[in-house]
Amino acid sequence: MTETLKQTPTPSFLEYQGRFKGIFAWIFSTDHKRIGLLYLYSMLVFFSIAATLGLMMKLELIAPGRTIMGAQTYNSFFTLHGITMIFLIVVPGLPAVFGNFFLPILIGAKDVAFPKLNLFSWWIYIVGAFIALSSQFLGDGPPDTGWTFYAPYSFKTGTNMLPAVTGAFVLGFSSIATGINFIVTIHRLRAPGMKWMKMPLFPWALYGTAWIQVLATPIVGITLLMVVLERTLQIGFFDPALGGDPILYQHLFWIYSHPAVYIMILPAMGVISEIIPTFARKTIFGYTAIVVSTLAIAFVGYFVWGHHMFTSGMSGVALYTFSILTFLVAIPSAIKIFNWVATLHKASIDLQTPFLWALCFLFVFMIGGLSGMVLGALSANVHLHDTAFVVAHFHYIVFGGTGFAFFGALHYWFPKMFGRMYDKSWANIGLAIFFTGFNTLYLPMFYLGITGMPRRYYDYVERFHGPNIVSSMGAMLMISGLIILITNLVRSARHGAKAGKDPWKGKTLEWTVDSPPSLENFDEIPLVTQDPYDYD
Ligand code: HEM
Ligand SMILES: [Cu+2]
Repeated sequence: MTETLKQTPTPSFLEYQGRFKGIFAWIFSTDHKRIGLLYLYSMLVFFSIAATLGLMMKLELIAPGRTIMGAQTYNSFFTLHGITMIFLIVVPGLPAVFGNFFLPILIGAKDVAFPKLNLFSWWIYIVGAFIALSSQFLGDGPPDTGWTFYAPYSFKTGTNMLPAVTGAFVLGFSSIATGINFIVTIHRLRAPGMKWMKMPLFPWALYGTAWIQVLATPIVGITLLMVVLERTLQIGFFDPALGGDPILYQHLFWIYSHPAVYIMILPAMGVISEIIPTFARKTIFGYTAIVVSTLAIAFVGYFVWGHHMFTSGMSGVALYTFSILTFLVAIPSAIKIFNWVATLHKASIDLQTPFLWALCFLFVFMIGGLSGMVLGALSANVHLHDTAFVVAHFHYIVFGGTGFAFFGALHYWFPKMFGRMYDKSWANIGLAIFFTGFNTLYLPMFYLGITGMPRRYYDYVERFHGPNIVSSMGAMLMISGLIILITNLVRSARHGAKAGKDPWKGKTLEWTVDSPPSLENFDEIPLVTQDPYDYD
């Protein structure tokens, strides 16, 4: 260790000694890479909690009747599971961890535009998380509304709603601050020669995402504030007894929360667009089409929120319009799938772990997307709304999409982040178990939903028993896979073999700097002359 220290002229960001020591050198660091890792570690903790809750729900559902918990506990479990997974993991997820770490490097910059604001975002994230989680321990019992906080129940329930809603409100500021930071960084800090159309696709995805973060998040902020006011002062925004309109809540909530699913998925698509050309050893097919479809998704995503409310009461015209627009928004996603697959055509593929993650992503994301089409059709929606089918659909999209891309990104960029390589066999074994478990867990839920099993119930009638046993076994298998993957990475971060600058022979700028990068990434700001995926 000391040997290498002496040889390296500039210490890596991991070794760099600043003003503070120990943990303070991390929680007060304005280095974008350390902040990315702070988010990564916080998210791993939150993810372990939320995944455990998910596993416990599946154990409850292994047999009809009460197995390990009662109805109210189940209600609070799916609420906390949903809040944590959505607001603490998949919404901030990829931008906060990999965007922070790699956006500046990918565009040839030394840091983001506002490093202090960046650190502040992490602090607000932690404060928001603690406020939200405190709802579990304070007076009136854990919230039981689901992560959607639907009115009128959210101001009628006797449980601890205020901290949960306030926590989500505070978290919004973190998202907005990160969005502003990334927009300015991309506009102002690209290296000389890096024209917009020479920018890699992950920064493009972060750019589209950042605009949604900045423009859509304030809406949910105001909406949650209205819930707080309604609960404390009985204003009458949403309560019919006070002349309010509960459907208004749903509109306001989904005007944010549908674009928010694109906050979750666009960066995932960006990650896949980085991994595929690297291992196909080919320039990406249809770079411009991918850029345009990214921006199109970010834009059209604002106009489809009504598909969450097909059964809530809307005019016929509104129903048809939202249904048609939902089908339209599938086109840009399909364009990307086409481009990724076309990139693989006649490629000499290097089957490394990150590439296997990308392939698994394609598989599950297609199932998620196609089941979304089923839900977007009005008549099918009436039947499937609020059933296990919906739960299967969004786990295929958010977990299968964002979650798989997250783990794919972790296996792709790990050698760069920690300067060490993980054990590839264990990584592949973990992935195989995880992937098998994932499908065993969620595929039966499509069937359960079609045959009528409602979501958000701790109990069910006997005829749903068989598929539920399979699904719960799948959950256990999947969690075992996750434990293997994460253990492998944690061990390798300390003990893995040293990784060189460019273990995958990638062409984007992060592969030109040290692994792990030095404090300022580049000794000299690079002059960009090539296209990002210049393999041919
Ligand atoms: C880690 C393993 C996971 C398991 C075992 C699991 C399992 C479950 C179960 C059993 C439910 C309740 C279904 C119901 O009764 O309605 C649920 C709901 C939910 N899950 Fe997961 N899940 C997991 C991971 C994830 C991930 C990674 C995400 C986000 C990307 C996620 C997001 C959600 C959301 C948003 C809900 C809805 C909560 C609500 O209805 O309010 N889950 N999950
Ligand atoms: Cu939606």
